[in-house]
Amino acid sequence: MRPAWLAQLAAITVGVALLGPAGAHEFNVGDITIDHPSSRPTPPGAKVGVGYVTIRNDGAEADRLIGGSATVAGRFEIHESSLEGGVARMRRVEDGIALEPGATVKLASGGAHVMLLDLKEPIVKGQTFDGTFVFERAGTVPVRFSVDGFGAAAAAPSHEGHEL
Ligand SMILES: [Cu+2]
Repeated sequence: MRPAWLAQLAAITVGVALLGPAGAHEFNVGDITIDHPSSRPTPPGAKVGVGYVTIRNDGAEADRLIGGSATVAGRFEIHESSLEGGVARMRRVEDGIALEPGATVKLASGGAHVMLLDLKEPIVKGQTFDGTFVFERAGTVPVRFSVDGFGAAAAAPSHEGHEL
């Protein structure tokens, strides 16, 4: 006879699997919610990928996103896009991104984003990969990135001319 805990474990596993790569998913640590970490497909041979996420701080204390990691990439950087004289530029954010109490911060196309550098393998639509986000206060949080397709509103930022 199967012990009850085994049946419970099976039920939990099914619940997680149902979320699927395309579904919304979120990760929590303390008062920080990490909503739908995602990436975009890369062409074969590409060395650079991108990461997007929405992070909410429901706590009374400010925190700061200072880094992270991804299994598919040798390096993880936080970048900011800006328009300078009509030209889109990206630069690395050295001191991270502030998460004030009550704030929701969106890392998305055209703004701050995660840059995945030294890609070890192509990032493939429909797949997932593991990673972490590192916060000044909340510490290191394991997450899973889903690889979404390109929507009209989420066109790939051009990373050509990017200073790596
Ligand atoms: Cu970038």
